[in-house]
Amino acid sequence: MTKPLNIGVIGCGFMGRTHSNAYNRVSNFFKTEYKPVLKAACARSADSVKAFAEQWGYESVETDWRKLIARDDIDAVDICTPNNLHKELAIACAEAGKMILCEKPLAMNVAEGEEMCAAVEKAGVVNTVWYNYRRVPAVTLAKQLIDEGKLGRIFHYRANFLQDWTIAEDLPQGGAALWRLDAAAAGSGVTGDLLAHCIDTAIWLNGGVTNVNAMTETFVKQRKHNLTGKVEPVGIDDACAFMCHFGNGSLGLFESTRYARGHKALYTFEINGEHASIKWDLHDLHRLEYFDHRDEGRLRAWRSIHVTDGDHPYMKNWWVPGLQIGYEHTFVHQVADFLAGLESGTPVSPTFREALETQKICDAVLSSAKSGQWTDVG
Ligand code: SOE
Repeated sequence: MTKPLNIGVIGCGFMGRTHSNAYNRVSNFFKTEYKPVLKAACARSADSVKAFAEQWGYESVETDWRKLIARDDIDAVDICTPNNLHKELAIACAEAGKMILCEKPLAMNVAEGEEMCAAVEKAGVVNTVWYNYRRVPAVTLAKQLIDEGKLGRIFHYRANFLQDWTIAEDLPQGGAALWRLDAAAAGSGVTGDLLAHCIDTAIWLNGGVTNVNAMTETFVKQRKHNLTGKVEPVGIDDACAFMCHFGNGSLGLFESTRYARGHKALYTFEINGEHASIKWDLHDLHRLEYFDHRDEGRLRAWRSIHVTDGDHPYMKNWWVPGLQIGYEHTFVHQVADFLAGLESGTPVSPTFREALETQKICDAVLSSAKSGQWTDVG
């Protein structure tokens, strides 16, 4: 017998859509004891939340998040708002005893993240942060291969997340879809938005980072602000690159920008080990490139593994071998893992506490870019 898990989502933008899609599909493909029920959607605008609820199948709507959190018929709250609301909402959810699924990054900064961790741990509520790229089957396969020791000692970790959507100088900042350009709502630019993904994957695959040396740039210094109507200084980093040391002795190189003309969401990483290397590219997300020096010399080459077979992570739940899946399925996997965690009583990774590690590295990166110095990760 399945048990209902009543979901209340706060925020009905891009992430509200990806998560709602995942709740709707998960029980069709994964056998879980708990089944998400789309109980309520919440956003400030009554018209848009009503349209969102109709489109995705939510039973009811709220325009005040306090009311949603206070409802007895909500078990888990999904926070899909801009980053500046994560802390207040998560603490209120914890105090109300709700489970929390919070969109990444955890918070605006480490201090906020610490408060959020303390609140969920005090209340003992189940919590997780949506770092969906861990759950691309090819990325999960990379994790398996590394944990099995196939790469041997790791020397290098390289990652990029490149976009080009903010190059136009007349693109405003603030409000609706453009809050990511507004430092007051986002906390940072590409560091919290894009590098946070790269960092989460990196520390999951390759362990913790000890120190960083970073540079950032804001190419367009002022933009019209949609909420005030005035031209205001831009406070976010448009581009960020950093190098780092991992605790295992390997060297890291990370770059992210929204000014790489021609790239829409080019998230790539490469890991070089003593015996083998791995490469992955979000634009070809169902493939994992693998090179193993131990192969017979005449046949030694990069293999392109089509990660679609039944023994590949998550894939037995989908179609038949050879048929691939895509971006939205990573969110379905996260919900499936979350539900399985509820069933087994095991916290689903990354918890708030684990996501705080990414936040610490982001803060160290921004601080290093300011000081121009190598900076330890707190
Ligand atoms: C921004 O463009 C964005 O949508 C991020 O906010 C997401 O986290 C990333 O996965 C894709 O790019």
